[in-house]
Amino acid sequence: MIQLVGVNRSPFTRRVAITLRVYGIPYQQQPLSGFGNRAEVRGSNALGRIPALILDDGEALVDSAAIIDHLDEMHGRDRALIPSAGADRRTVLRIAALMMGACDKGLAAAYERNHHPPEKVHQPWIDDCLAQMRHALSAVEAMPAASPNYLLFGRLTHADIACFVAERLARGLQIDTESELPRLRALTRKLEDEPAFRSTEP
Ligand SMILES: N[C@@H](CCC(=O)N[C@@H](CS)C(=O)NCC(=O)O)C(=O)O
Repeated sequence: MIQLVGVNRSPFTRRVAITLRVYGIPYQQQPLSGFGNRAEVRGSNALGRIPALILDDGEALVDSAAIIDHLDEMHGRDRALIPSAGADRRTVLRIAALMMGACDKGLAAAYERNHHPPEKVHQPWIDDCLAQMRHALSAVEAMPAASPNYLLFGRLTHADIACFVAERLARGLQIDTESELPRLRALTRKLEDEPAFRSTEP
């Protein structure tokens, strides 16, 4: 069976886990952390990062975007959580890239705090990372509403999942999404009730 390497605390891993659930692809999860289980993680990703996805034949995929691309192919491009071509596809890719980039910036801020001795933590760098994260989230918040329940096209797409994991990380980093990003917060509240999201809660 397909193995997902990583803990759902990681927004990148959770994004993959949610997609696996939405597509109904059976998998087992190896709840390893990029920092705490580095040696084991290297067995499937030489970079020592989560997530990795190990396919039935042992092939290991790394990086959440590449993994999602493969899951779309497995599920069928015509049924995937992203249009197969054109401007609509580019819109989903743009939002997902902004949101996963926001996660990168949020994690960079967290790493500065958690992986440096207190006297070496550079607060202006943390502030800069969080400002970039906020800007990306605010850009999506300001997009005209296309449908009441989802960001685009009246259906769940990778854009919603990416927003979900980014908003959750932002909240964990003490960004007050309730007041700063009310639309995104309302979206994630709604998604929290859907089985693929609920069942992957860390
Ligand atoms: N671009 C990668 C980012 C993955 C990533 O940053 N994973 C974090 C956990 S959320 C990690 O393993 N960090 C440990 C490290 O960078 O050494 C992806 O999309 O999969």
